[in-house]
Amino acid sequence: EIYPKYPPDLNEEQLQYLITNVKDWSIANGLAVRPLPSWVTKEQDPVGSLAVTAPVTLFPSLFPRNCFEQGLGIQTAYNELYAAIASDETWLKQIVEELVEVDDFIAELWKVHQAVKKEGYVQGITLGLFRSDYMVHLDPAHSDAKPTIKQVEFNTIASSFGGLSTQVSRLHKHLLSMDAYPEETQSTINTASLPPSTSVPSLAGGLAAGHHAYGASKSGSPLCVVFLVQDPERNVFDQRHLEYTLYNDHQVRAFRVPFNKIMSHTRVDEKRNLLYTPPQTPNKTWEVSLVYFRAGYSPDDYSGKADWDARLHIERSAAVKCPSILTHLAGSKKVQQVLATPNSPHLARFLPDKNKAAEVLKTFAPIYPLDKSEAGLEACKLAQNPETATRYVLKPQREGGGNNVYRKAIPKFLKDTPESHWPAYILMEMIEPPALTNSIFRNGEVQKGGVIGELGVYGVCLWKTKGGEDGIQEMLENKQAGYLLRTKGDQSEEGGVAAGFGSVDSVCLV
Ligand code: GSH
Repeated sequence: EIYPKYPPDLNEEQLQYLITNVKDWSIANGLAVRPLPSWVTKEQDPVGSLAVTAPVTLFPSLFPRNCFEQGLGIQTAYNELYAAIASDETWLKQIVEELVEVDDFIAELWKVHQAVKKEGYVQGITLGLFRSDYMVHLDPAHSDAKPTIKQVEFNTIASSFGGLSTQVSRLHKHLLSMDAYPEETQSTINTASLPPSTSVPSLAGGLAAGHHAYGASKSGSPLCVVFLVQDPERNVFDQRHLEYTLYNDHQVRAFRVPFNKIMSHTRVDEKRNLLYTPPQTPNKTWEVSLVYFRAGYSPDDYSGKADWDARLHIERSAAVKCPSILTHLAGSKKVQQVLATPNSPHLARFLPDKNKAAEVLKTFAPIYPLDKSEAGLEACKLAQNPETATRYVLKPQREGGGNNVYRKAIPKFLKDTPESHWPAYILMEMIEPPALTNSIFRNGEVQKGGVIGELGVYGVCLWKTKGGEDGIQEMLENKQAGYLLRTKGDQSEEGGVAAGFGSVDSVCLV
């Protein structure tokens, strides 16, 4: 037991007071999402104007202080690692070539890169708004071991909830100051144990840095940022927090462009400037300095050739991309597996500083390929055996959540999947977090019980290559950019908030 008894029991008055404050503060401060279409009828919400409180925990979840500091402390090393991977086309090519046979999505992304490479890249600057996700791990073999963090995944595209994260850490602090937490919790929940999350100003600052690095307008039109989004998007307020802060604090205009409107609303001129004409002001054209992808990470965003043409159109333009295709590819699970395969030599290639590499290495959970390599053959055995499979999770090369196969379901899944497709998956040892309870408020209901938390640490990284492929030429910005805690019921294996499983949370350090 590494945590004290938590959260406290509340009587009916206390619970109602807490919930009323959560409901009102969250809407007043944009800690909100659009409702699922199935929750409301067309008559109740004819123009889609309703918003509801985002799934949120009533109490900040307990989190070991050393683990929190560990996660924040290594973010700049992780930024450097992934920027270096994204700038090493020769190395990425080997990884991608193993996947193109079995993964159409990766193959299409690679084709886009190759097409732009052939024509020649005209933008060497890339922006990464990254998020590295971890769970607290207690080694089951050593009962007295201190908890450490182990990485779940590293996101290089559409890293979400940075907008809501700042709000939820403010919410929990507000609840504390409004006496919504009973007196006996004061020794645990207090201002010193609730670190604010700076994700909104930090990520907006990253977008502003990307915009400024683009330089002056080349076409004479004013400069703007484009947020490429899904349509419809339930998580719109998360994105709006970044957009509004980008405007209010940095005076940078941003427009939301749905992924399927790229070709009709933008064009690339002969100098490869990306020009955007908003449909609401058809006489006014803007030059796009930066394209921020909050769509395009999932195969579902691409329904046919037109959508791949649109991705190519953006990639070949002179706009700074957040992220570039190579940076998107650097975030694939296969890269994470190649780095984390026990005794892998690859980390040193990208992080020559031995101390940094050692700190990063400590956060890797063992991950194996399911191919014909020595480690792969061993992993295939572990995954097919019902006794050993229970220690693992099987993951495809996908972003956005909801695609994994867990523990005892793995052997049957592999039986039903042609062996030639197994290399599309990686096998990862399950991280075993210590037991913890909390109450989650979602869809107007309180669910109290065992929970599992996932810490995300944001990073801003802006760097320059000679044209997308031959090593980092200059690191322009490299910062830790706030944190996110996501918490789910311990009965659910999947954790994504956007995918409908988790809630947003903040840490109460112990
Ligand atoms: N389109 C949505 C958005 O832009 O907010 C969702 C994007 C999304 O699913 N992002 C993934 C993520 O951060 C990374 S590719 N998921 C966190 C979660 O759903 O909990």
